[in-house]
Amino acid sequence: MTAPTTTPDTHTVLGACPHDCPDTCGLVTTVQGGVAIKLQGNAAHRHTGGVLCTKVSRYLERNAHPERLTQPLRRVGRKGEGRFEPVSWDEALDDIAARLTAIAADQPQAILPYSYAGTMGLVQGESMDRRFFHKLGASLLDRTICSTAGGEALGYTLGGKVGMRIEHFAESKLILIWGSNAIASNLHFWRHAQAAKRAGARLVCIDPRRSETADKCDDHIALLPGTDGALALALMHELIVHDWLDHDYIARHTVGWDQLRERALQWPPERAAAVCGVPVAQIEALARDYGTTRPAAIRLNYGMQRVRGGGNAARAVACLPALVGAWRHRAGGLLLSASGQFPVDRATLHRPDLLAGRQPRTLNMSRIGDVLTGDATALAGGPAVKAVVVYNSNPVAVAPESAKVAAGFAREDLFTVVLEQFQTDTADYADYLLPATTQLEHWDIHFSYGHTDVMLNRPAVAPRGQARSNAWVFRELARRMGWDEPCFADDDEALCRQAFRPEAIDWAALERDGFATLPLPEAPFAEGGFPTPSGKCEFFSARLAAQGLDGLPDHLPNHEPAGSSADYPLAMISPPARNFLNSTFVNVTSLRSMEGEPLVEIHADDAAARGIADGAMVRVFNARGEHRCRAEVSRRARPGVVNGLGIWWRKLGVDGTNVNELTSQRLTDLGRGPTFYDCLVQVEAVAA
Ligand SMILES: Nc1nc2c(c(=O)[nH]1)N[C@H]1C(S)=C(S)[C@@H](COP(=O)(O)OP(=O)(O)OC[C@H]3O[C@@H](n4cnc5c(=O)[nH]c(N)nc54)[C@H](O)[C@@H]3O)O[C@H]1N2
Ligand SMILES: Nc1nc2c(c(=O)[nH]1)N[C@H]1C(S)=C(S)[C@@H](COP(=O)(O)OP(=O)(O)OC[C@H]3O[C@@H](n4cnc5c(=O)[nH]c(N)nc54)[C@H](O)[C@@H]3O)O[C@H]1N2
Ligand code: SF4
Ligand SMILES: [Mo]
Repeated sequence: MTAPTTTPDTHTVLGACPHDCPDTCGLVTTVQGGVAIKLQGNAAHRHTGGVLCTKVSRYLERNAHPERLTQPLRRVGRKGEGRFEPVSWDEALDDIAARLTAIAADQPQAILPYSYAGTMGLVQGESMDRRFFHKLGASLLDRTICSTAGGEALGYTLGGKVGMRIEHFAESKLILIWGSNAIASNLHFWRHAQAAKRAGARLVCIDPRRSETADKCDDHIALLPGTDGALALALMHELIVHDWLDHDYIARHTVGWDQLRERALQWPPERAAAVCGVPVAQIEALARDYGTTRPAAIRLNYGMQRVRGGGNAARAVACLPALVGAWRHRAGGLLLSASGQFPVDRATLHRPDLLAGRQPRTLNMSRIGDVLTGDATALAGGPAVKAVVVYNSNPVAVAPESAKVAAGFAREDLFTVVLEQFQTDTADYADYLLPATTQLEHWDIHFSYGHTDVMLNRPAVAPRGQARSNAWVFRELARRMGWDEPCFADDDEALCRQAFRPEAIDWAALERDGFATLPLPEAPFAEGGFPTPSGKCEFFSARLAAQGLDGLPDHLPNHEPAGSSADYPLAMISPPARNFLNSTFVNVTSLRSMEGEPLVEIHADDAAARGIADGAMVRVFNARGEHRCRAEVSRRARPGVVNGLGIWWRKLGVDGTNVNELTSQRLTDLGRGPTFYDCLVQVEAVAA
C-alpha cells in the first residue's frame, strides 16, 4: 500500500467519490492549513487503483468554484428568474418549517420530496431526509429516473441486482458490452475489459452510437434504439438451432425453458435484423461467438433500458447466461448492477415506521412535469402539489419534457425549497435556496452499483461559507417541527454507523482503509441458487404473469419507433457527455471547454439530405419542443439516429434549451422508468 506523501503541515483524508457512477472510487484528499490542495484516487483500493476520471480529478476546481452557494437565499424576483437575497439560516429554516407545517396540517400529501443521486451517499441521500418526510406524511417519491426498468427486469429474472463481480471480467474470453459506453461512464470496468483483451478476449459493443468504447472493441453492432429485445431473442434462436445450449444447467437451474424456447424460435436472425437495422450475418456471428466461447460475460448497462420495452429487453438479455451455462465460471455471466448485494439497513435509515399507519400516495419523479402541472393521472388521484423540496437533483435540466417541468416549477403558488451546491437551472425556481456541503466537507458512507466494497467518506475540510449537509438541514427542520423522536437527533457520523447491518461489514477495515470488501462467493450462480422465489433463473416469471403481464420476455417496439413518423423521421438518443456527470460539472469551466458546446451528432447521409454542414447551428425539434445546438456530422451517428449528448444546463446552452425539451414523459414497460432514448425528432439548419 502506497501512502500519499505528507509533510509536517499536511495530512491526508480518505473518502469516496459521491457521483452517480458505478465505479465509486476511493479518494485521498491532501489538506494543508485547512485547504484541500490535492485529490487523488486511493491506490490501495483495487477497483480504483489510484486512477480517477477526468471529471473528478477536477473536483477541487468544482469545490473551490467562485459560484459555490455559501449562504441561505430567499427569492426576490419572479419564479425562475434566479434573483435572491441572503437570509440567516434561522430565518430560512423557521419560515420553511412554518410553511410546511401549515400545508401538512391540512394535506401532508401536498408536500413532495424530489431527490436523486447527486450524491450516492446513504447519509446525505437517504437518511434524515426520509425520516423527515415519513414523519410529515408527505407524498412518497418513486425514484425511477435512471434504472428501474432494468432493475425490475433483473429482479424478475435473476432475483435482484446481483451478478458477476466486476474484477472477474478480466478473465473472460468474450465480453458483450451492451448498452454501455464504458470508457465514459464505467472507466474502471474498462480497465478489466482491456486486460481481458490483452489476454485474447473478444469485445463486442452493442450500441446505436459508435461510442468511444465501440471504437476500441473488436465488433460493434449499431442496432436501432429500443431493439435489444429482438436481438437477444434472435441470439436465443441461434443457440437453440445450433444446440449451443447447456442442457444440464437449463434443466437444473431455470424455469420456463419450454415456453422461452417456443418464443425464441419465432425470432430467426432475419426477422431481428430487419427490426434492429443490422446485417443478418452480424447477428449470426455474435450468436456463434456467444454460443461457443467460454467463459462469456455480459456487461449490461442502463443505456439499453431507457425505451418503452427496456424492461423486457433487459429480461431477455438476462436469460442468455443461463442458456449457455455461463454462470458456471466466475468470469462468465452478467452484471448490470451489484447494488443488491450490499446489506444496507434501509429500515433504520429511512424509518418508514414514522408513517404510523398512514399510506401516502407515491408520485413518479419521471413525470414531474405532469405532477407539477396538475395532470390528474400523475397525481394519483390526490391533491395538487403545494410544496416541493429538491435535493441531490436538478430536475429542470434532467427530467423529460422540460417545457412542462419548467412550467410546473414556475407556478407562483408552489413553495419550492432547493438544497444545492450551485445555482442550477432548478435552483433558479427556488423560494429558498440552501447552500449544501460537498463530499469533501461532510461524512458519508457508500454502497456501489459497479463493485462490491463499502466505502467510507470522512470530511476533509470545513464547509465552505455557511454550507450545511443535507442531513443537518432535515435535522434542524425536524427540531423546529417539535419532533422529539431520538432518531431526529442522530448526527451524520452516527448515521454512517447505522447504514449497514453491523455484523455484515468489517468496520475496522472500513475505518482504516476507507473501504471494506463484502464477503461474497466467486461465481454466485455456478450451482444455481438465484434469489428468485423459485431459486432458479426465471425465464418465465409467474410474478409477472400474476400481474396480467407477459411471463416471458419479448421485443416491445418503442413508443416512437424509428421510421414511424414522416414529420419526425430521426430517432434521438441522448447519452452522457464524457466530461459531465448528468448535469453535474457543466458549470466547471475546464470540463465545459473540453465538451465545447451542446451538439447533436448526425450521420453524413442524414446531414446531406437536410443541407446541414458540419458545425452548422441547427434546431432539433418535435411536437414537445425545440433544442438549438451545433450539428456534428459524425461517424459516431448511424443513419436514422442522432445523438444529442447530455446533459447541459439549459442556461448554459443555446437559447436556454437542452435535449430534454424533446424527450417525453412516457414510461417503460417495467419499473415505471423514463424513455429518454425513445424519442423522434427532426433536425434543420438555422442561421447562426
Ligand atoms: N462520464 C459520465 N459517466 C456517467 C454518467 C455521466 O453522465 N457521465 N452518468 C452516470 C449514470 S447516472 C448512469 S445511469 C450511468 C449510465 O451509463 P450507462 O448505463 O452506460 O448508460 P448510458 O450512458 O445512458 O448509455 C450507454 C450507451 O447505451 C447506448 N444506447 C442508447 N440507446 C440504446 C439502446 O436502445 N440499445 C443499446 N444497446 N444501447 C443504447 C448509448 O448510445 C450509450 O453509448 O453512467 C454513469 N456514469
Ligand atoms: N436526456 C437525458 N436525460 C437524462 C439522462 C440521459 O441519459 N438523457 N440520464 C438520466 C439519468 S440516468 C439520471 S441518473 C438523471 C440524473 O439526474 P440528477 O440526479 O438530477 O443528477 P445531476 O444532474 O447530476 O444533479 C445532481 C445535483 O445534485 C447536486 N448535489 C450533489 N451532491 C449534493 C449534496 O450533497 N447535497 C445537495 N443538496 N446537492 C448535491 C449537484 O450539485 C447537482 O446539481 O438524469 C436523467 N436524465
Ligand atoms: S465519477 Fe466514477 S470514475 Fe470518476 S472518480 Fe467518481 S466513481 Fe470514479
Ligand atoms: Mo443514472
